[in-house]
Amino acid sequence: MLIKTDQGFEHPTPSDITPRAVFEQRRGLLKTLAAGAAGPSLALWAARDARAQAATTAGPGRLPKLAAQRSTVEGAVVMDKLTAYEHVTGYNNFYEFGLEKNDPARLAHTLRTRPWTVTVEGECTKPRTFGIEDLLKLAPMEERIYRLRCVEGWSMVVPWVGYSVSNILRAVEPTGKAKFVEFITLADRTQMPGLRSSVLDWPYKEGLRLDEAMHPLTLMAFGLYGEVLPNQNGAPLRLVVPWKYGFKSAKSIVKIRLLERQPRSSWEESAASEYGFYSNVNPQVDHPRWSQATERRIGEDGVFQRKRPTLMFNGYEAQVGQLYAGMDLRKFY
Ligand SMILES: Nc1nc2c(c(=O)[nH]1)N[C@H]1C(S)=C(S)[C@@H](COP(=O)(O)O)O[C@H]1N2
Ligand SMILES: [Mo]
Repeated sequence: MLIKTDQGFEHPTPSDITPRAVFEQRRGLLKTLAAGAAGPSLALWAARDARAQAATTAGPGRLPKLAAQRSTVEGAVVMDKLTAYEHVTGYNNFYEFGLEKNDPARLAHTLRTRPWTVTVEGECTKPRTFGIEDLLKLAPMEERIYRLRCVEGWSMVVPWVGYSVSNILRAVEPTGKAKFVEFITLADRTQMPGLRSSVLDWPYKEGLRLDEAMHPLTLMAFGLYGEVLPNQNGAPLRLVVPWKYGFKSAKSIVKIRLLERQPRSSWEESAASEYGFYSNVNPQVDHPRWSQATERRIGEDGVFQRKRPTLMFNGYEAQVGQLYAGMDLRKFY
């Protein structure tokens, strides 16, 4: 079922992302109602429906499950049709494992995700090194369905499992001097064949303003499709910043630093005129070498594929637009 929105194109309604079991139950209920025999079963059905909302989007069962409740954060569950698991895990950018889209799925099996620690340091009163097991327990896991748009002009819709990065930052108590957050990812030549190439200055680094990092939509993801992250998607934990171009969403994080000054990301270091610090999805600001006005949704390929207009802040303007009030977004691209 498709509905028109004020952006002038179609979004699936919630029933499109409702798993078959729930959908059939609902149909069953309608039949029961039609037969005039609903009565007390209605409450029972509602309870079952609520439970079914958790971890609705199961992966293929190849990896350990990661249980989660549907997120209640505003904007955290988009109603777009999900990108198939095979595309989410088979078409990746993870330069530590090569530059081709299918390299990470082929090569990331050498990544060792245990033991794993994340050091959080810098401008905070309680710097700390977390073991991955501590981080898995730090806050309740939520399922969030986000659009992710790569600066290259393609997009996906992914059911992530994780919680707001703010939970981690609050735990170390940022000082009044902290204005930025830097995310540093693993760089180990013995595990990552892509490090032989010098396309980027390793380790891969990304940065956010503190208020961006503290925004409830800024996600630390530990899983997708109800299972732990496959290595190629940034196991055991990666950032997801849904209103920014995909490269902001650093994979396989080992260090988080709270800083007074704005850090430089690996992408800025490699091509500052193409990849600015902010990197907000903005259809009006072209990449120097191509337009950002439209995008291609992975899995919709084909002769009749419809070009999708790229949305301001990737569709999250209502939630995050305020963070950039008064800023010239052409200057701060
Ligand atoms: N460590 C690391 N993180 C990274 C990248 C990378 O090359 N290395 N690529 C980025 C880019 S360009 C994109 S589009 C997203 C892709 O995430 P996905 O493969 O899970 O869709 O990861 C981002 N995070
Ligand atoms: Mo990207």
